[in-house]
Formats: sequence, structure tokens, C-alpha cells
Amino acid sequence: MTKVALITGVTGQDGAYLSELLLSKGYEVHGIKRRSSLFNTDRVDHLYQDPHVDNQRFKLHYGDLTDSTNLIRIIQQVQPDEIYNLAAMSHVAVSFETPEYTANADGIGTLRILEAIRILGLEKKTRFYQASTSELYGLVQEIPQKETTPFYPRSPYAVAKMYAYWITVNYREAYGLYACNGVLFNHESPLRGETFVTRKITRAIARIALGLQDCLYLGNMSALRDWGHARDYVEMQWLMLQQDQPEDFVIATGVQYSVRQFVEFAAKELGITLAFTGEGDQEIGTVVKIEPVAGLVKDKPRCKVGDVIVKVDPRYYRPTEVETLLGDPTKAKDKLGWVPKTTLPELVKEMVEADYTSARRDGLVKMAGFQAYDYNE
Ligand code: NDP
Ligand code: GDR
Repeated sequence: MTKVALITGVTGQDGAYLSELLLSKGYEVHGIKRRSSLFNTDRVDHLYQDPHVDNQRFKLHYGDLTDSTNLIRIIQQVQPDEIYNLAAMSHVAVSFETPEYTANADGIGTLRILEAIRILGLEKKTRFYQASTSELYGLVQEIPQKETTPFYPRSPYAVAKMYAYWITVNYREAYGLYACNGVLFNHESPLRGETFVTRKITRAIARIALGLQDCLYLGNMSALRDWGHARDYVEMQWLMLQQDQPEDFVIATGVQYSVRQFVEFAAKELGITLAFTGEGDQEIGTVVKIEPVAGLVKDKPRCKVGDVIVKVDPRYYRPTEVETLLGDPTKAKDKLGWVPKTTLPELVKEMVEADYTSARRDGLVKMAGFQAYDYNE
């Protein structure tokens, strides 16, 4: 029997990798996409199948986590064996600007899906995965963080996700649903949204190297994160729904780096060595060496020794910051056989290569007299 999965947030980073994974395992995959005034399916366009042909295995439905009627109708129609709730207003800084919407989509949205499962009598059929987050640990109470570490959320996003975490646990205990929380630490990829720090860095460094941008402006460069690869992490999302009993798991690499180190690694990929001086708002990153690098890089970087290419802009500071996150994935290693496949240097390399390729394309468009898309947030 073909298994049927429903993915909310299918157009996001994880939605794209998870769709690929499930399709490769023979699933029929349904995804919920939002209506937008511009196309928003870039990340899954390669999986698109003509709706006019038979046996289509990848299908998209319009919907929104803030609309119960729509969720109930889609779940009734799809009758999924597995639901992966990946949809969210997922940007921590933006959640301070849109706290009510974030609570509605990320917190109550999760409840709406769980209730839909119950209303439709699918408690015994449908397994549920909730995209929980290391942001729950916020002001950390223990290092490293594991499944038993107390939560202390530090943003409207994290508070909304805390509701989602506990309502998932509650529905498991109250109604016997197979429902799990994956407490995932930061995971990145070339598909990462451009305003998350890793992608902002790899994109900016590539553009600076090609002379398309002068400077990268960042907020708190001392923040420490445990970064993994999204492709590896979606495998664990799937595995959590294949166990005998539903349980919650931390997924992390167990290795931590600072934002500043991430910038250094990214620049190094393009042959640029940076030195950081100054403190707080005054910190800058200056080019101290330029070396040829083998492989992808076709041109010598356009910046030169002495150029300041990284500066702090306090507007990227958050009202309350999560300074340090480091996961302990021992439980996932023992029970799910979790081994992180991609190291941070490998992740940085893959992201820089992808952004360098697209920056070169932008450069060629510009040289041909057309203005390339230029968004530097
Ligand atoms: P993205 O921001 O890349 O994707 C979020 C997805 O949710 C997009 O498809 C977006 O649609 C959709 N979405 C947003 N709001 C709504 C809504 N109201 N109704 C329906 N869909 C909506 O996130 P990621 O792929 O990186 O993350 C997936 C999930 O995992 C999120 O819930 C996130 O909070 C959580 N998470 C992520 C981690 C990470 O490091 N990536 C770590 C831990 C948890 P659109 O494309 O139209 O914007
Ligand atoms: P995070 O990711 O908040 O951990 O949430 P993000 O990449 O936005 O920030 C990581 C750290 O970098 C610092 N930082 C900056 N961040 C951004 N976005 N832009 C900047 O210019 C900048 N400068 C420094 C931040 O202050 C922070 O400390 C991500 C999201 O995917 C969540 O949905 C998910 O739950 C968590 O990871 C785990």
C-alpha cells in the first residue's frame, strides 16, 4: 500500500527536502502552500507533476495554518498516514514584529491540525510530527541541551512553539495519538531563507567576492549555534514517525560555532582571510589576505587587502537574544541511529558554492545591462 503524507510548509527549506525524501521512499506526498501574489514554489518546482496526468505522486493544495476549515477539508480529502507540521512563521527576529500572527500560526495552528485529526476520527490512522525547536531552550538552563532540559523561551516565536510542543504532548497523552516533537537545532542548506544568518552570510560573501556588494551588516556575531544540514535532519523527521512508540527527540550535531566563525569559514572558501577587531557595535571584519582557491572560483576576489567587508548594524540585535545553543543528540543516536552526515565546514562549502554560482549569474545579468535582483537584508 502506498503511504500518504501531508506536509504543511512544503514550500519552505525543510518541506522541499522532506518531499524529496518521501517521494524517493514511494510515498504519495501532499503539500499545503499559501496563496501569494508571486510564485512561492521555487524550492519544490523540480518535483512538480502535471496535474493532468494519472498517478501523480506530488500534489499541492492551497491552505493556511490560520484557517481550520481549510485544514479539516484537506485532511479529510487526503486521509494522510503521516502529517508533518513544518509550516510556521519561522523567523525569530520577525516574531517580535508580528507576535500575534506568530502565536496564531505557530501555536494555535498546531492545535488546529491536532483537532482536525480528532474531529475526523483519524487518531488511530494518522501519525503527527511537530517541528519543535532548540529556541525552546532560549536562556539555557543546562549545557548541552537534551530532551529533559527545562525550557525558557526568549521570543514570541519560541513562546508560540512552546505551546505547540505541549499541545502535541497533551494530545498524545489524552487521546493516544501517535504524535512526536522533533526538537531540532538550527539546520541550514543552499535552500535556507536568505534572511537567516547563515544564508545571509554565504550570499553576501559571494557577492562581495564578485564585486556586487561592498559590505555585510550583521547583528550579534558572538551568538553560538549548533548548525547541521537540513537534508540530514529531515531523515530524522521521517524516522520519528516510524517507531513503535511516539517519543520526542533532540536532533543536533553536538558541535557549536559562533556567527563570527561562520563568516570566517565562508570567506575562506573564496580565498579571503578576515581579521575581526573592535567590540560590540564597533566590531569590523577586515580583509587581511587573499589567496587563490582551487575549484569553483573563476576570478580573483574583487575586494582587496585592507577592505572592511563586515560591520555591525545594531538593527539586527534582538530585544531578547538566545546567546548559546548546543544540543546533545544521544537519545536520537541510541534509538534512531542518528549520525550527523555533514560537518559545518562541508555545509559552509556547499552553501558558498551555490551562492557563488548564483551571484556569478547575477553579475553576468548586470554586465549585460540588466539590473539583477538586489536584496541585502
Ligand atoms: P521556512 O521558513 O523555510 O518554511 C516555513 C514554511 O511555512 C513555508 O513553506 C511557509 O510558506 C510556511 N508557512 C508560514 N506561515 C504559514 C501559514 N500561516 N500557513 C501555512 N504555511 C505557512 O522554515 P524551515 O523549513 O527552515 O523550518 C521548518 C519548520 O521547522 C518551521 O516550523 C520552523 O519553525 C521549524 N524549525 C526550523 C529549524 C531550522 O533551523 N530550519 C530548527 C527548528 C525548527 P511560504 O513559503 O509561503 O512562506
Ligand atoms: P535563529 O536563526 O534565530 O537561531 O532561528 P538565525 O539564523 O536568524 O539567527 C542565528 C543567530 O545569528 C544572530 N545574528 C543574525 N541573525 C540574522 N537572522 N540576521 C543577522 O544579521 C544576524 N546577525 C547575527 C542572531 O541574533 C542569532 O543569535 C532559526 C530559525 O530557523 C528558527 O525557525 C529555528 O527554530 C531555530 O533556528 C532553531
